Amino acid sequence: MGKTLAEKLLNMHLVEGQPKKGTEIGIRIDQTLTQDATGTMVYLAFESIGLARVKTELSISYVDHNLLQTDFKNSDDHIFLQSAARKFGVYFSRPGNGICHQVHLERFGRPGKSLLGSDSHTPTIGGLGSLAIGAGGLDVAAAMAGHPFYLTYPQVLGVCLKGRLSDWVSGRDIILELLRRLTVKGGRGYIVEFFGSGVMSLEVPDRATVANLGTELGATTTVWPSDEKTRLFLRAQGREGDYLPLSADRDAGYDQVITLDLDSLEPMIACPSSPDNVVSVKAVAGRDVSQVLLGSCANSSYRDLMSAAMILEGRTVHENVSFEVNPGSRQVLENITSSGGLLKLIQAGARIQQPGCLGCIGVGQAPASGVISLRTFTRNFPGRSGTRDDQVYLCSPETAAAAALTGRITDPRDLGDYPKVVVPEKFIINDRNIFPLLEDTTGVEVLRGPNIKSFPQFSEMPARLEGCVILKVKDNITTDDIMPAGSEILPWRSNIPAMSRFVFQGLSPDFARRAEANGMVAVVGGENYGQGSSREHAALAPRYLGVAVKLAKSFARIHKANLINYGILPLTFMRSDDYNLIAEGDVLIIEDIREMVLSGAVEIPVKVRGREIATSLDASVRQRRILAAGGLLNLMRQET
Ligand code: MIC
Ligand code: SF4
Repeated sequence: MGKTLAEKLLNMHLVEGQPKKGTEIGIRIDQTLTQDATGTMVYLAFESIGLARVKTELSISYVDHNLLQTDFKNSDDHIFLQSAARKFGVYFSRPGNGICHQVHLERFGRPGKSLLGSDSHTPTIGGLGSLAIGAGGLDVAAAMAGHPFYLTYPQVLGVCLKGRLSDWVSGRDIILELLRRLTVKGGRGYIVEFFGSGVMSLEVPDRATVANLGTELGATTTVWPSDEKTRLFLRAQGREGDYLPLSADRDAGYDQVITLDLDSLEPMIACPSSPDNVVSVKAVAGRDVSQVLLGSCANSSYRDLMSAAMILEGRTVHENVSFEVNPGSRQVLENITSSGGLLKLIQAGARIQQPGCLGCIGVGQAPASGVISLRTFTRNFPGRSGTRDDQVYLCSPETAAAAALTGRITDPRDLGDYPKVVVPEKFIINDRNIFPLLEDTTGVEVLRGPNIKSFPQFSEMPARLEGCVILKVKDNITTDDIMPAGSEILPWRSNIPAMSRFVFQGLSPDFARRAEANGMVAVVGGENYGQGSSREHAALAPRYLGVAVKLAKSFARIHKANLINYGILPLTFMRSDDYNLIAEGDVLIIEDIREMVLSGAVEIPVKVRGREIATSLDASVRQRRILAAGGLLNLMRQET
């Protein structure tokens, strides 16, 4: 049986372990990316490893998430990041130059290369045939230092595309349909790979949108073949030399295959408050809309913004709607300016923002209470917009523009003729806002403002654990629930003691106080615990507060890796009904835990209220050593 593209990419980079599904492997990382909100921790960790320069082929630091400078903290972070990039041989994409994934797609992503990013939507670059994976900051720092990245060899879910998309239907609708079918847990343990006759009809930006949102399926990553469309995209970026044709073997054996007929796909929309709560736009058409936001790493390419500009051309945004446009990158902004799209948007009444994440991570653009906000963003988890009772829907740029015009959720097909965007054969390219590398970095200083605190020190795992369950939560808890973001909290990302005050703020406002009052504590969760972002703060800050164990029905991939990297024991219930046997306030006791972790024990008995609950620890030998050491940094220090 032939190989899937995912297997070929993994095998090309394999440096440890065997290509055997379900086992831990180590892969070589060619490129890394960081963004500001996770980046400060990455460079602090890299600094503590003690290397003078990164060992990757290419590493780049983007500043895109928190562009709101309400006081010195955030500006200090930007200066720190720029100086660390200069010092360690990392490219620096300055604030306002664009969202990491969009800029990386345009300027650096390459078919066949592996990319590790400290952001969960790094798989966007899978749209170019790259093996692009999101991870916690410590894993990215280790990759920058030349260490392999470890992951469980995934299964491959093949999506066979047939036909071609109808007018008014675009890449976003493909992934919304997959989210409808598979849910936010459906991709866990898989790489999602596209193949079939329908692939050739899709341009790279549409492929990148789908790959980006494969993250919401919980997938390890998403990959598309690299073909003629890839070559044309790279040529338009002046990078045809980076092209490498890549595809699965004809007789590739997928672990699971689903078929999607592009011809019959219609505009889709995710309703509040989960990316998989998907219905057809028709089913919810007519609901009044108060805000429409076009942007984010999922849908802010040239095509996306130009199609909105053409839909709105000569018309006016509905009087009840605030329509805002967040370009994905400065390149997109320059190109829509040159082709007249920006003028059309401005004349229609769009509010034009700088390129960046902005409202996608709750940095401004919060909707009014109780109203509907339609966004082309990635996530509509409750309250992520910055408004507690938000009603956020996720949809394509076409559906967003239609609502901006009519003031209601509208099937864009009702607007009549589809304005087809012609993408330039060659984009205006301007790399002057990505700062080049210095040959000689002697004398370069890393500049640190007063809010940038060093990593907290953690002790190694004790012989026995005893901790009070101070919180019990349900299924699909997100890292936004665990460690919220937004304009108030993001400025503290480089200061863990301050950041920890906000842990579980929405679900349990006094969590930090109760954790500190109890010493060592535990949290109990349902399925898919920790889905969503890659932020390691969702492990690091709870660890700082004394969380020693998380016991859940199942974990999301990146969060579980982050828990281990910070020495928090991730246990799963062997019988998921046992979840019902534990209540908040119970004390969990695990005897001889250190010995069990180190000896490779899988079944871990947990005593609670006089009875024993069977739990399991699914961790590799390497991960067990990290847990026993009290975290990855401790282990690295011990080993040097
Ligand atoms: C997100 O979309 O949730 C973020 C903000 O980009 C995160 C990273 C972070 O929390 O800094 C992600 O997706 O990993
Ligand atoms: Fe930024 Fe939103 Fe993309 Fe995260 S999902 S990288 S916050 S645009």
